[in-house]
Amino acid sequence: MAAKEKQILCIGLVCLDIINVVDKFPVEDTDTRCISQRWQRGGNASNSCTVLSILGAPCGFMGSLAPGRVSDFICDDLRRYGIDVTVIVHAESSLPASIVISNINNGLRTILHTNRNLPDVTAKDFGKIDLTRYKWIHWEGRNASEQIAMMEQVEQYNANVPVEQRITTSVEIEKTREELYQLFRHGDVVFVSKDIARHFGYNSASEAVKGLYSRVKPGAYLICAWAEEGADAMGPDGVFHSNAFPPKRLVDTLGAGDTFNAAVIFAFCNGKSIQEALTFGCQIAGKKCGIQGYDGIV
Ligand SMILES: Nc1ncnc2c1ncn2[C@@H]1O[C@H](COP(=O)(O)OP(=O)(O)OP(=O)(O)O)[C@@H](O)[C@H]1O
Ligand SMILES: *[C@@H]1O[C@H](CO)[C@@H](O)[C@H](O)[C@H]1NC(C)=O
Ligand SMILES: CC(=O)N[C@H]1CO[C@H](CO)[C@@H](O)[C@@H]1O
Repeated sequence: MAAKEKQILCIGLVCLDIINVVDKFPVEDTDTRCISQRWQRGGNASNSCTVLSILGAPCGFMGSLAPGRVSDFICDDLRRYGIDVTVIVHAESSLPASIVISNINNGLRTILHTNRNLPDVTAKDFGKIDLTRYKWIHWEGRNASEQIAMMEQVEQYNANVPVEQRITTSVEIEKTREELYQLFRHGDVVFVSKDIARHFGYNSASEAVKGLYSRVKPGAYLICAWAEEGADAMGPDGVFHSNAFPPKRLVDTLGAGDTFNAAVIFAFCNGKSIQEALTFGCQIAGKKCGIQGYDGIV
């Protein structure tokens, strides 16, 4: 029998999103009836797992949890999508939650987030997992020093296995926090947000990937998504672009970026080129923007 197919592992946050769908953004100090309200498992790495699972990739999630009913909801949902779960439970913490106001008239999402005390996964936690199970590991940039130590563990592992067993790494740098910029140097694929691009003074994805490329390690791909303008990438073989694939009607853009990342990783894992991966990322993310949640992207 063939060896069990290796997984794509995403490491980062899982939280509860309480999504309030409205057709008009509320005015302060008024009382508004929502069109609908739902609980959805959220968190960038956790969302990317949902998308990978729907696309048909064996995948795993690694992150921290705090015990309780919310955590039961989250674990049930991860199980429902067949996502392999490695969680570090922190009994003394509470689970992060977001209140999301999702406007179906323009697809825009407004997020109120809280994370008081849930510690991130550490390099020590990571050291306990069996790396032979994975072909790709993706980090949501959160605690750079710990995450760099994890990436170094993967580099060591890669140096000691045959080429075809090596793990490809990717990292998303989304928040404009100085500490996170060290992560550019790591990862075979680096996703950078338009927030960061703008912070560095770039006004398009193409300016951003060219301007920031010197920060990534030799041979790596740097990718920047830019909402309705699509996404650009730069690698050793040049600069690439895909237009966006806007849905007929923008319904819900929450997690569009996480969907894009997952679809790009999925395409790379299936041997696609950077151009094909960018285009596929934009296609799936565009489809996602036309529906509530993720069920229905393929
Ligand atoms: N308004 C839109 N129309 C068409 N495609 C879109 C739109 N918004 C996002 N996308 C698609 O999603 C991809 C990711 O977009 P973007 O980087 O703006 O998401 P994001 O703001 O990171 O989303 P989130 O943070 O909510 O996950 C884009 O490259 C594009 O393909
Ligand atoms: C990163 O994690 C370490 C170990 O848990 C912790 O000591 C440190 O404060 C964290 N740093 C940030 C910026 O969260
Ligand atoms: C840690 C991190 O980068 N979190 C981001 C996840 O995605 C949301 C949007 O869906 C951002 O607002 C967060 O900053």
